[in-house]
Amino acid sequence: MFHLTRRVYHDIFEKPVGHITILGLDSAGKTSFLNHVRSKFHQNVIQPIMPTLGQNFAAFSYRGFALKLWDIGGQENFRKSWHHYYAETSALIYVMDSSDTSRITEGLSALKDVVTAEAFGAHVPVCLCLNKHDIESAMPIEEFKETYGEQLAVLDGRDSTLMATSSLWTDDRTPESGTVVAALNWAVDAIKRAKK
Ligand SMILES: Nc1nc2c(ncn2[C@@H]2O[C@H](COP(=O)(O)OP(=O)(O)O)[C@@H](O)[C@H]2O)c(=O)[nH]1
Ligand SMILES: [Mg+2]
Repeated sequence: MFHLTRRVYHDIFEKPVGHITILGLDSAGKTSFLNHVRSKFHQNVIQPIMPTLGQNFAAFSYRGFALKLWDIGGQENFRKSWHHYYAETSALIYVMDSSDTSRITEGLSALKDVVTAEAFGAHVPVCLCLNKHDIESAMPIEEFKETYGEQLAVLDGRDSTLMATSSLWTDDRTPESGTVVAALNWAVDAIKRAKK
């Protein structure tokens, strides 16, 4: 019991905290992302998920960090509250539905609002997920870069990456990349780089 208490204490208070904020338009797949990660690391959970209106939260220890993940609602009225999370964000995971090309411009415009906001740190790393890549009509990553290169320039000057992801893919299916855990790992590596 004592050991357990000590471990929980260590996880919460002694590990460096990584705040990972998950943003993106409504229906991009943010909550599915968080739920996938939560089910994968449920044994490491140090605080239970708290479903509240417009936001979900998970905290667990992972790769030397006490990670705190926030998934904030993407509907227009919730987007107005995104800025409350900027100052604390250690890394941003920005989720886009790559199968819904009708909303990519809107998604990139909302991303621009985030990364150009004064409260959003100039060196906060950004992982841009072209999500729902399991869907056949999803826009391939190269086509995305070619088509939206100009809007992507908004990420110049900070640590960033573009990944094709799917919440449906498990590590077994795509060992190297593509799972949301690969996106999480990139974010953790980027937080480590930023701390150096
Ligand atoms: N095919 C597919 N569907 C997904 C994926 N991620 C989310 N969805 C579906 O897209 C819808 C919106 O997902 P949700 O996680 O609620 O989006 P949120 O509004 O950004 O939190 C739901 O019907 C999900 O099942 C994905 O990677 N692939
Ligand atoms: Mg959601």
